Amino acid sequence: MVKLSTLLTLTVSMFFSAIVNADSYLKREEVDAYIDELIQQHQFSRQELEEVLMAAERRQDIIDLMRRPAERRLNWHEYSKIFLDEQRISGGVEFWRQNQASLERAQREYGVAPEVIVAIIGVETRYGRVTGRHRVVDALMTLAFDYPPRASFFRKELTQFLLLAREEGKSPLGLMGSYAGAMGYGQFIPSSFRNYAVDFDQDGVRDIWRNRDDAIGSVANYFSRHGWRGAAEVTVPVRVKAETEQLLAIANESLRPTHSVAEIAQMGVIVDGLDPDAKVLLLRLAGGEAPEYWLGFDDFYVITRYNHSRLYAMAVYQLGQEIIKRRKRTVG
Ligand SMILES: [Ca+2]
Repeated sequence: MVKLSTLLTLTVSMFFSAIVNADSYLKREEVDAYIDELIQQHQFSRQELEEVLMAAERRQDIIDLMRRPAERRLNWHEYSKIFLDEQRISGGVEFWRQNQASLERAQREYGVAPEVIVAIIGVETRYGRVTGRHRVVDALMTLAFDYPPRASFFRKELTQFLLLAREEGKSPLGLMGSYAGAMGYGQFIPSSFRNYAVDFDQDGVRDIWRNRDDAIGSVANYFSRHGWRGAAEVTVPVRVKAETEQLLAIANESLRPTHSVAEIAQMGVIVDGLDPDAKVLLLRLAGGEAPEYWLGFDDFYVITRYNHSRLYAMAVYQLGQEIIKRRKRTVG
């Protein structure tokens, strides 16, 4: 039974938290401390920071979305239907056709194949159609100060965001992005923008929001800097002789390829034609009827540097392959 006093305390605290929310973030001690830190470390003026952060709104819907990302909510069978749909495949063929010169130059300069870049932009934003409906400052303030599990990560991203806006001459209140503060065609979080965005068309600005050349070059640079090899194998489907405990124990254990193909073969995976010394990880994904097994190579791991999820990396890989197949049919 709930005591009346507990109910009262609850009601009163809800009342006060509502007031604090309506009153903006500036009333909070940890926000004050954060502002002091920004002034000291990055020479912002108190006035400009307060103007921006005062305008930020706490967004409960963003916290809810953060708690339930698709990568954790869905299995492969469900997830793949979202990202390997007809619209995304035909959209990829079209995006490739429209940006062929830029994609080919990115391949020459960064060693990243067009289908990888196209698939990333397709999975992230449907080729720039869905780049996020949240003000980045709201998303990052909410996650930095009202989402304890990742507060320290998002405080750093918030700082990166404020630096980015200053460097690029943008108003921090005008930039839109995802609920996690990711922006533009390739959904770069602020630290990725500062570290990996490039001015690929050399017009003097890094514009990942509207400029497709910059978006393409930036995704390619991101992959290159994270060790993309462009090897023949990214991931390959395999069959297993039996689902042994040993096999189940190493399936989905890590995003890094840590076992040699030879080791995996000894555990009962059929690995015809693969280099026995190559390092791989074993994936076990929920298929429509039976589980699917795949081996992931070094470049599979690199895709997970974009989004730390095996489902994500598999969707990017398979979308790229579907786009290639469709292109062959339509382009000839
Ligand atoms: Ca540019």
